[in-house]
Amino acid sequence: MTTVEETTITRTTPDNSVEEVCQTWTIWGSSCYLYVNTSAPSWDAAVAQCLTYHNSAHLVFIGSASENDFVKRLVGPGKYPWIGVTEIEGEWVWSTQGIAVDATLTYSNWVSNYNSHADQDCGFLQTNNGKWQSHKCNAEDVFVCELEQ
Ligand SMILES: [Ca+2]
Ligand SMILES: [Ca+2]
Repeated sequence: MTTVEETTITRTTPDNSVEEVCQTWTIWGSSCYLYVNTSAPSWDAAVAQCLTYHNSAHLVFIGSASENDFVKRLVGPGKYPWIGVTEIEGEWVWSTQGIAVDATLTYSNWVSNYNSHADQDCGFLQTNNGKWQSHKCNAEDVFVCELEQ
């Protein structure tokens, strides 16, 4: 059990409206999404990059099997994008900017051994099977941003 390190996020957010951002992203349900197919150097860096697109954008929060399936298809097979789930003080939560936005994982799709490594506190999606797995937060990875409309 570890506490996620606090990071200072540099805001370079343009003043684009949600509508302007979503025009170039993929709309699904009440959100729009961007798959970033270039690795960020860490989970926190991926959070920060989402914020550069809009100050309400965050790593994707997956709340249902249908949203999980949408994200899987958006990214395509054989990828391991970061999602917005992280372990804070022993609890897995949807989090952005160091704040637990939703402490209840009403839906989850973890592999069975996801919680077996104390130093793996950030979650990613395995797009081959839709399962979530944990990884060291300072690992490079592609990622998916979400912005609620
Ligand atoms: Ca969502
Ligand atoms: Ca852990």
